[in-house]
Amino acid sequence: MVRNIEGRFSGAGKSFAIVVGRFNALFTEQLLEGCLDGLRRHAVDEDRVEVVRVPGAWEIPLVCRRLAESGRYRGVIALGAVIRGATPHFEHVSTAVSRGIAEVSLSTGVPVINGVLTTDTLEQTRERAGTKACNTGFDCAQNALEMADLLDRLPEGPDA
Ligand code: INI
Repeated sequence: MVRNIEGRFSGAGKSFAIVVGRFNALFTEQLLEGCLDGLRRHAVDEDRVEVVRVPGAWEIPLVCRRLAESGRYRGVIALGAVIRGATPHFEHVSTAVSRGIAEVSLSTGVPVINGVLTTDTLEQTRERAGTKACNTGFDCAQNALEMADLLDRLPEGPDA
């Protein structure tokens, strides 16, 4: 029979770090609230969550790397907001940040969840950092939990 492997949202006993950009804090703090809510609702102990603030999205990958390399966390969640209308070098910043986050995750083996919004307008940003219907921070919490659990379940070695 085919074996299906997927992660569950089980947070008890697991530690996570969240890296938050202060730029566009109106939105990034809402992402953080959603993310903390998501972790809490899946039984992650508050004492096992560390929040690190950085100036802007550009600084996020470096700090994610340090945290991931520390070996202290089951997952690192990156939260930021890069808005095209307000960012002259939008393409440059958004590409570098998403590449950086992906690179940290692959090179360390720690799930690094990309919750850096890259949007065209304030309205789009508002929608994704919502307090009720849609909050990317909340989704990121679930993704981090799922990935942490999934990595525990992946078989190792041939014919395992
Ligand atoms: N940082 C962001 O997180 N979002 C932005 O939209 C943004 N804009 O508009 O420029 C931004 N810039 C700051 C950047 O991330 C760095 O903090 C700064 O360049 C210092 O390295």
